[in-house]
Amino acid sequence: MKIERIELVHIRLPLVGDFRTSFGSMRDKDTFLLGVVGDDAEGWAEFGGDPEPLYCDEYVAGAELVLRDHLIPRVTALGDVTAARIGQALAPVKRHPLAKAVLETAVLDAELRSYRMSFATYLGAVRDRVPSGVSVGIMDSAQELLDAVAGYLAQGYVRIKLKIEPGWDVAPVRAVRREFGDDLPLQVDANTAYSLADAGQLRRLDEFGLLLIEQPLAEDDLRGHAELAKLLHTPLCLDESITSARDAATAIALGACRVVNIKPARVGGYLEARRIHDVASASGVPVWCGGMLETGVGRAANLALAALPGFVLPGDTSASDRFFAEDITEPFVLDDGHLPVPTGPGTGATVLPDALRRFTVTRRDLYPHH
Ligand code: OSB
Ligand code: MG
Repeated sequence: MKIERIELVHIRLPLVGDFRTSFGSMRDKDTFLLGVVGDDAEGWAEFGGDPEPLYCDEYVAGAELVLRDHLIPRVTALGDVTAARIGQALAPVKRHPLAKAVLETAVLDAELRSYRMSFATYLGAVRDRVPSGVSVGIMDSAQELLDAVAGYLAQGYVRIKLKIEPGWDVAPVRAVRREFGDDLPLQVDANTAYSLADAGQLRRLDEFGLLLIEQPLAEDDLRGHAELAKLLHTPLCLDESITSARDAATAIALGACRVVNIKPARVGGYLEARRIHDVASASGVPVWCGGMLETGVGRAANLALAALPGFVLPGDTSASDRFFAEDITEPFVLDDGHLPVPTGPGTGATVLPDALRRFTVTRRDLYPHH
């Protein structure tokens, strides 16, 4: 495929409610879509990051520059561009996995649309629907949390993830267990908010039979996670720490995690995401698909990934209305606790022009760039 044009569309969608984590509170999804126009198809992808570098070190304004000045020139210089060639072309540029992911994914979408193949088929999906979990933010009171969880369970979600931080951990978990019972598949996510000195507090979570504790310690603290793992019965799962298949292999070998959260954006795209799936599966480590409050554009591709055989735990692959009253694609709707894996060409998602226009902040051409 020859790339003729690359466009960035900055979008802002209001969330149905504030989403609070240990690193901050969000009320909008503020990000950009990247559109790649090739000689016989067009592809779209969604940047996974936010305007502020609080979850990871990349952010919207920085990603635009690294794409424009360093990533896009290396990819367009290939001439005949395929998604499979992009990883190597971008390897000289250190890090920036979220920016690399949005470019590779938009190219992959265009490429697959040109031969009418779905992401699911390309990636090796073995299911046509995937179970849906939901990530529940930190709230002001236990009662507010119980009401929120009751609402999600009534909608059919099959697994609940509670965001935790020091001061909001044992009490909310105990309240949810008391109200909804020991059989509810339940896990927690600390987004790096603890230190090894908090091992005693985290050990108090052991009595609640959680599926896992996600990323309790700093992203660069694999050794700390390995030490912590020895002190806990509950399996540790890594999110922020895993940015590549090599990281995953290292973390597994060190005993730093027994489960991996795979977010394609965080690991540089769907090809590396599949490699992590393969590495984990070879070690008998279960994986699940994380989320970054994606619009339908990113959500569609995540559902294809979550349909691979090693994704044996329900992911944060929620329905569109978990975050958005109105999306920029047809919404993904929960059916018996599951979402359908898209079957159309590419991601299978089509952007609705009217909705996109209303949520667009600005548009800019990144290639050709003058
Ligand atoms: O740590 O998994 C996380 C959202 C933004 C950034 C980080 C995380 C999250 C979530 C929500 O937990 C996942 C989702 O449903 O999209
Ligand atoms: Mg997480």
